[in-house]
Parts: sequence; structure tokens; C-alpha cells
Amino acid sequence: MGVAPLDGWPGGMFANPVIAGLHPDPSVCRVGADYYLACSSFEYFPGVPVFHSRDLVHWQQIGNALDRPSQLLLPPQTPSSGGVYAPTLRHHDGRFWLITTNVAPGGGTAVFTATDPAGPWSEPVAVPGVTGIDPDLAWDDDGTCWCTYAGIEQIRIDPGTGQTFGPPRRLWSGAPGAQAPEAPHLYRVGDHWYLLIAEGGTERGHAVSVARGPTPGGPFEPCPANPVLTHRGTNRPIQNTGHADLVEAPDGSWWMVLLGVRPGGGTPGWHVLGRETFLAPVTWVDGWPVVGDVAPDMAAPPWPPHPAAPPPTRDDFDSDRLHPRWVSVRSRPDESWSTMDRAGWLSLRAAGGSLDDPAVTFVGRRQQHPSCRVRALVDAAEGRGGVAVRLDESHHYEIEVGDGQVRVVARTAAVRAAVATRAAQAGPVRLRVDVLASPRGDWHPRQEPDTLRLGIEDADGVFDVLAELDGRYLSTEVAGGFTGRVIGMYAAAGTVRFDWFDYEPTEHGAAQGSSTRAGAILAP
Ligand code: 6LW
Repeated sequence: MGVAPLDGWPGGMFANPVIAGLHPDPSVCRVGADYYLACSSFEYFPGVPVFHSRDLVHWQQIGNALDRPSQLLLPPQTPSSGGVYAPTLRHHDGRFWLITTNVAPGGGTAVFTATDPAGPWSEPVAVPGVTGIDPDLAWDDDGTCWCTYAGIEQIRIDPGTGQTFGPPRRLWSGAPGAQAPEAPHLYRVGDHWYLLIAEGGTERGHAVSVARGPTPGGPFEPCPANPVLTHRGTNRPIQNTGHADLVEAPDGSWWMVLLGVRPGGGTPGWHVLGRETFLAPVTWVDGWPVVGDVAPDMAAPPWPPHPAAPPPTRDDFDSDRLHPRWVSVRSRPDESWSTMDRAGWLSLRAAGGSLDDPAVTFVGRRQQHPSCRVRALVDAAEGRGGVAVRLDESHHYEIEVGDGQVRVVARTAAVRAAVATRAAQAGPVRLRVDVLASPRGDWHPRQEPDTLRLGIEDADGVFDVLAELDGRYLSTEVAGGFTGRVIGMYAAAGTVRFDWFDYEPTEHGAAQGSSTRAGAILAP
């Protein structure tokens, strides 16, 4: 007796986003029953996270495509939200192909290949002839490879050598007057070539439009129903929907991965997790794609789920490698970190003197839940450092220990302040950050999206809150840019050691449970 498709899907539904946190510009491909997906990664190293799924809903990070300095150089002058922009991931001729743009000084467009998407990926093949961001790869029946990129332009390339042929040609570029035609993807479906693009800019006006034509170069006729996806001007909980890619499932159904945000708080609404990856069903009507609903709760696909093991709450650094989810800012020099120096501890050696410094030694993971709790056991006997919530060099909150003190530091734009200080006990200290999303229920126009409590936790779990800070100042609407929060460990002086690091999603209000002693409260 076959498995009823909805079996195993709680309530016959799945939750969107399917990859939460800073995972924008998703590009997806399928090989047999396996799906692979890659996202942009900006100033973070290693870059271009790669995910695997068997059901399009449950995704596991299997690596980062760019995990060697020879593949990814992000010099100190690379601004935050610079670096690696949108990738395209495809499988062709028995190999995986990834093309992306590093907008950092000395970067450019490059192609990488791999036989195993978990890596290792090849050294970069530069494609100097491609002058726009968001490059896409598509192969014609005769093996000709076309690279289409933002603007919307297209050029024939040899992805093996990076050579381009002839001048680029301009293709259909979306609705007249719409800003930023970008994120093109080209597909051969039936008798047509389809050109899918994003337009309207990646903020609240974001949208997806499509056109079709007889050849990879067109001419393209726009879909009469364009934009085929946008949430602009709606009160939908998911906003900024755009930058999409399509994939056909083994059963012939079609699906779209796309980016979107979940703004919180009052007006204008602030998103703190960055642009995340969402999934939507696509049907075809009169030879045009029709995108289904993009909502937090979605009807399950017509196949059994393949749940991925949830990531462990605790990383105790007992291996000589760091899990691919851990990222650093611009680089991670070998001499800056070790899990062998003191076995079972992550030892970080300071480079920059604080999170303000582009070269700070930082190892963090993307915040993926509106409410979560982070803890770490920190030994700063040989230095100064702690736990930080980072958006960029000018927007971060941290709790650090060193020189006999525990301090909470808040940096928002030009304002930098040690908002609370306490004498530190001798020996390792448990530092804790609770992120509490503001309940949607009691909305008021100036409501913060969330609140961050930073403090010390004793061995009985009693949370001594040194400061409570407004989360809007660590949002993209305030800081600007393309990224979201990354929460992690840093060393600002000497060597700081971390025995373990916990990341735990919480239901807002859960943090109330544990006994808390309130410290400095900083309202807006
Ligand atoms: C991405 C492009 C974009 O490459 O921002 O706003 C870039 N749109 O499509 C970084 O996400």
C-alpha cells in the first residue's frame, strides 16, 4: 500500500521560509531525486552556502562552494553587503556549475565546477566578458552556453575557459520604468525559452516577471499577467518577494524558490533575519507560469517528506573542523582560530580590536528564528571577547568579558557605548543573549521588531540581564544593505576560548520562564 502523499506532513502543511535567515537570491537545480540550492553570501567567508533536499522543503547545508582564499578574496576594504552577490547553480554534462559575482575590489564574475556539490569546488574561472551581476547559465540543445545577467543582457560563453564571444545583446528588461531588472534565469520549457527576472528593487517593491521567446536570445514577449509575483502594497506577513528560480520536480510539477522577508514591529516594519528562502508552487496556464501563494503555512507537496535532522543546539567544537554553517567576516586566517589549541574548545586569536573592525576575528551563524537564545561558555583569561549579534561594522550589540569585567557594548551607526559593566567572576563565564520577537498581537506604530537581552547565566540557569536593547537598530531597514543578523563569537584582544556555543529557537515568552534578574533597560 503506497504512502499517502500527505502522510508525514504535519496537518498536510509545511512552513515557509524553507531556509530561514540570511539566505537570499536562492538558485536551485535537481539531479534525479536530489535538489541542490545555493545562496549569495556577501562579506562572509566561507561563501556561497550549498544545501541539499529530497523534498524541496527540508534543506540541509552540505557545504560552502567558496571555502578557500584562492576562490574567494574579500579584502578589508570590501564593504559589508559587498562581496558575493547572487549565484546560479546548474547541473550539466555530469557536473555542477556555479557562476557568481564577487563585487569586492579585484573580484568579478567567475565560474566554479564540482562533481560533488558538497565540495570541493574548483578554482575560479574568471569571465571578464560578463559585466553585470546575477549571471545565469543555460545550455542550448547544441551545447551552446548562454550567460544572461542583470540589465538584462546576454552573451555566449565557454564556461570551461571563461571566454565570451561577440558583443553582449540586450534582452527584454521587464516593465518599462521598473527599477533594477535583475536576477535573470533562462529555461527551455516545451517549445519556448522562458526568461524569468526580478524587478522593482529588492525592497518592498520587489517582483518577479517573465517573458518567453523562440530562442535563448528571444525575441521575448512579456507575460500579460506580469508581474507574476509581488507582495508590494499588501499587508502580507512575507514582503519583498522576488529574485526567484524555477525547478521541475520528478513528477512534472513545477516549483519556485524565491527570496522574501518577515518584517516585524510597527511602521515601517523592520526585518532582522535578512532575506530568506521561500518555496511556492507553480502551475502552467496557456504556456505561462502561474505562481501559487507564498505564505507562512503552505499546503504540502504531493510526495512524502524527507525531514533533515535538525541541527544540534550545542556545538562543542570537539572536531578539528567547523560546521559549514559557521561563517567569518571577510576571511578566516588559519592562525586566527583553532579547536586543537585547547582540545574541545574553539580558540580565537584577535586581529581587529572590536566588531567595528573589518578584520575582526569572528565566528558566527545566521540568526534563523525571530525568537532564539544563544549561550556560550567563555574563558577570557588570555584576552577579551564574547558573543555578538552582528549586522555590519556599524550595527552590532555584544556582551564581552575581559580584564576582569563583563560589558555590554552597543554600536548603532556613529553611537558606540558600553551600556552596562559588571565585575567578572574568575574563570569561564556563561554569556547569554535572548532575542525576543515582539508579539504581533499588541501592534503599535513605534513597536520594535524585537528586543535583545544580554547578560550572564549562572550554573543554575539564572539569567542576570545586564542590558535590554531595541532590535530595530540591528535591522536592514536601519543599517541598510543586503544582509541580516549573524550571531557568534569574537576575540577583540589576545586569545579567547569557547567551550561550547548553544543556539536554540524559542517561542517568545519562553525566556520569561527561566529566572531573570533585570539590568540596564535601554528603550528607543
Ligand atoms: C543580488 C541582486 C540584488 O545580486 O541584490 O537587489 C544583490 N538585488 O539580485 C545581492 O542580493
